[in-house]
Amino acid sequence: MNATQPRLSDGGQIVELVVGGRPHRFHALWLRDNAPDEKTRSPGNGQRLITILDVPPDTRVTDAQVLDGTVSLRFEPEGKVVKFEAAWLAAHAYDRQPPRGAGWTPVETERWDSQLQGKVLSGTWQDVSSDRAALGRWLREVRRYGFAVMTGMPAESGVLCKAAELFGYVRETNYGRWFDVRAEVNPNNLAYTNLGLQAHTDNPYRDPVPTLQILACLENSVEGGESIVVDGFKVAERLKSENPQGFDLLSRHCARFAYEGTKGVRLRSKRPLIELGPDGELIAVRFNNRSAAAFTDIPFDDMEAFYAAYRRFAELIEDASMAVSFKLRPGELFIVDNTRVLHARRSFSGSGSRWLQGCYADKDGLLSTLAAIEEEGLLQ
Ligand code: NM2
Ligand code: OGA
Ligand code: ZN
Repeated sequence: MNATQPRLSDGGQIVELVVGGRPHRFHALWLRDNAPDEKTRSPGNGQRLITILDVPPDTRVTDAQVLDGTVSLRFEPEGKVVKFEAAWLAAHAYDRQPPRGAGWTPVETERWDSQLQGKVLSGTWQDVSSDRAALGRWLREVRRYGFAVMTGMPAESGVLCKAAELFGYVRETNYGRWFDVRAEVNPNNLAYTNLGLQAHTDNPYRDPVPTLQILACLENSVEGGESIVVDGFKVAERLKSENPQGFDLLSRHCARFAYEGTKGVRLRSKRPLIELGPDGELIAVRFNNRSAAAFTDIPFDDMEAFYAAYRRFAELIEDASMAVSFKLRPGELFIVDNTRVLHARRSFSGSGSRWLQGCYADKDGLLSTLAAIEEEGLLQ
């Protein structure tokens, strides 16, 4: 990639470069901090060897040359010459980023509603576990939709952990490394009954929440017991478009959640129902009627409007136009991004048997494995 000759301004504190076909300004401090030379970054593992305190506060660029896609910069007062790839600078340019409103999501994700029904990509265990490209395609679905199905698993106890191990690690909790989901006498959680479960994210009373959940089916011959998934990010988008004030209330105030159903376990959290990052990125939704605790962090004057927004959020979650439903058969599982996609089940009746197993895992491992597969060039 080519770059035209750089321009220095502000006494060398700013460097203007045309990279990737567009002019971009970079700060000398930023460039110095991101220098790729072997005294700044370990060539072996890419980790930074210096700290911000090693970067002189009066850092400036006194000379800049572009040759064959390489930008050479001389930094003073260190008297250090560093070479940057123009392509790297183009990929990491930060000048003139368009403003984004509250609730935006990255381009790799795609929000969906009931129209996704019938189009959900499901991988087969055989492909996904034996072919790295097939694994990459399956993980991409999870990144895009926050949801995917896998079929063709052995209907054996514990195999769901193998699905997690394809890309990362099981997250063990007080429910165990994995847990059986079936109707029990004296259940310590309403999931262990034959009741219907309103669409929810799991374990919002944990902080951090498990960011992935896998539910696998061993038996499901009951009447009812269907699964439903809903894209919480799509619901948040709909809420914002019809009621921006309500969206604001749910994202600016914390709800509370608790699980206290087992002796010795007192899990409590204080987090918003719609979580935004400082730049307005939609980070997570939390929603679980069974474990919502008393909300005590909303100003008195906002509580009524908060409840109206909470109700509307729930109505949208329950709206049939948002739901994708299916009935798991033995040997099938689904995975959800538990910070985004809510899952529900319909109640089921006494005849026949229903036995699911669930486990938690985390998205960082999944996204890491996917990025590595992409870097290997196995997808496209
Ligand atoms: N179980 C199935 O978050 C929840 O409490 C939902 C979780 C008990 C691990 C159920
Ligand atoms: C759960 C749950 C759904 C089901 O265990 O977290 O939501 O289909 N179960 O039993
Ligand atoms: Zn659940």
